[in-house]
Amino acid sequence: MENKRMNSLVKWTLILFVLASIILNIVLIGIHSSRAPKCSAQRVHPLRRKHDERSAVFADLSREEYLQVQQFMLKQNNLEISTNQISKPSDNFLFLIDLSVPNKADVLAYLDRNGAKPTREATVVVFYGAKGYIKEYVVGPLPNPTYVNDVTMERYHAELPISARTVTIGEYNLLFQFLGNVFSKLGKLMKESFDMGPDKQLNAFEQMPRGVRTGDRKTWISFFRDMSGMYIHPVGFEVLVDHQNVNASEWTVEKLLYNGQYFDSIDALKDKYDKDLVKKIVYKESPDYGSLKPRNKPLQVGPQLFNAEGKRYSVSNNHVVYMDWSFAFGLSALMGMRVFDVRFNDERIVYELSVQEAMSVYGSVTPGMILTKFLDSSIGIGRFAHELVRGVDCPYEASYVDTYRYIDVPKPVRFRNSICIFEHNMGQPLRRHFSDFFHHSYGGMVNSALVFRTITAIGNYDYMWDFIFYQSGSVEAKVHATGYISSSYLVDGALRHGHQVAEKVLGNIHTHFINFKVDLDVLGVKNFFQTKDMEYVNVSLPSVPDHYAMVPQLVEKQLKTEKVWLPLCL
Ligand SMILES: *[C@@H]1O[C@H](CO)[C@@H](O)[C@H](O)[C@H]1NC(C)=O
Ligand SMILES: *[C@@H]1O[C@H](CO)[C@@H](O)[C@H](O)[C@H]1NC(C)=O
Ligand SMILES: [Cu+2]
Repeated sequence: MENKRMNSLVKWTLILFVLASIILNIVLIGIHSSRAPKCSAQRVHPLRRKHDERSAVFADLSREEYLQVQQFMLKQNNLEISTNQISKPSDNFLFLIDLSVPNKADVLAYLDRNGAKPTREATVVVFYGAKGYIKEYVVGPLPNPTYVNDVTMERYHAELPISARTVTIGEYNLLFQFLGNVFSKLGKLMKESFDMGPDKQLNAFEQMPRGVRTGDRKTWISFFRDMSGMYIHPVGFEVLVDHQNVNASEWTVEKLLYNGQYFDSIDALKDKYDKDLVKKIVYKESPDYGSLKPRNKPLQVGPQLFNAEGKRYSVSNNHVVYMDWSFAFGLSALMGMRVFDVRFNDERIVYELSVQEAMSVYGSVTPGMILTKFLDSSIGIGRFAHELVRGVDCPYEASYVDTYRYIDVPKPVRFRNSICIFEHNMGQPLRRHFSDFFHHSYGGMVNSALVFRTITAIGNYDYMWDFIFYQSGSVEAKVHATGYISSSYLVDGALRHGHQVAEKVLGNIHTHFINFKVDLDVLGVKNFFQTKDMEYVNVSLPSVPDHYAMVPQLVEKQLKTEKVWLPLCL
């Protein structure tokens, strides 16, 4: 009897236990599956920093502000300015409107000492083709401008001749017409060498600088097949165009290069070609090796970024907060992306970090690239910050910001999603240590950092610019180049200046120089920049008589500067 009761008690206890365990499992699975992120979630924890609307002093001009400045400039009767995008070089053309970045002292007074808000102003550049010079103005105060000040002398300490301007859409339009005339004069050669006809054109790619003396405006233009990746399809034809005169009817062809041979005029080339006195190029179809199409279909989607507990950063207007970081940002149409008032733990460590210049220097035997030095800011770097593709240029889940620009256009243009911001696992721990000796212990930290990115496609190159904010309090400025190499037609002696990349194509030897500006403000504005080099010294060993060792030691150099321009060679 007693035994039977015991048995049923055990039975019931077991049943209860199993039931409780099943219920507990269901509850736990429920809790965990609801916590397992399906896609980037809502923010779970509050942000550590607040947005600061005073960062608006660094903000690029809005569409409305560009229009206010444009209208104000057009109202200046004595200036006779045009906003027509295909205005002629002989017109007065409103080329650029951009933020005039306020004075640092004024901004610091405003941010740190409750000073007055700096006046919002725009920089305006006008190409006075009719008058023969370039002027730079400051227009303000926005939003209702009342003054336009000529700052050319103040900023450049010289008058700027019109020949120093960059080539505008309007001038390119005329240059292409001019080249069209060159082609039509060489009809037979163009057909036989390049299979050119009414429906088949060549593409032009120009070289810089445009001459060797101040005031020169002579450009070597190289021609490429009209194919995807034209930059690696040179045809072996280059012309030197003198386009210094603002009257396009006065432009001339100074020299031509055809299949490695020089000619002084179109007629000279035509004449010698017709008389079979030149080494001819016979047209041959070229394989489509420069295509952007993927060669293989990807089999599966790769790993994706997702924010398990929502984004740990926030973007409001031109201000970003991320963990202990905060900064303001902008994009100069000429120089490129920049951040200001970079703070870590609410303390400013960088006043400005900005892209300044991207230069590429080439070697070649052919004139197109024999002296080529592209100084990209002379064309504009930031103006080429185009839309970023989700999931390729930046992670799908990144935050995307639109920018507005006014450069060589009739009205402000919006560039959708041209800046992206995301937090990203950097693929290695920020720090870790496994202690094998004495204390068995491990300590490690995940390295996820915030990336601020634009990509500027300047002709053949695409520069990917990143400012990266690490949780250790360090900032990295990084650039990566992709796109196409620049190339030239393979002629005798060319291989000294590069590598052959296709049948008649030389990838020219070159170097990139990238400049960033870093204005570090650690514990105030008076900072030193110190470099430490290493050198070897001959040291006698303390315990071994007559024995010496070369021991590295530090050599310090202190530069008394508050701003530093850091060149970077790739
Ligand atoms: C431009 O040059 C052509 C050819 O020399 C000349 O006939 C014409 O008058 C010029 N135009 C202007 C506006 O000076
Ligand atoms: C270091 O100094 C000793 C003593 O002057 C000399 O004999 C030796 O050659 C030196 N070593 C080197 C690598 O210069
Ligand atoms: Cu390169």
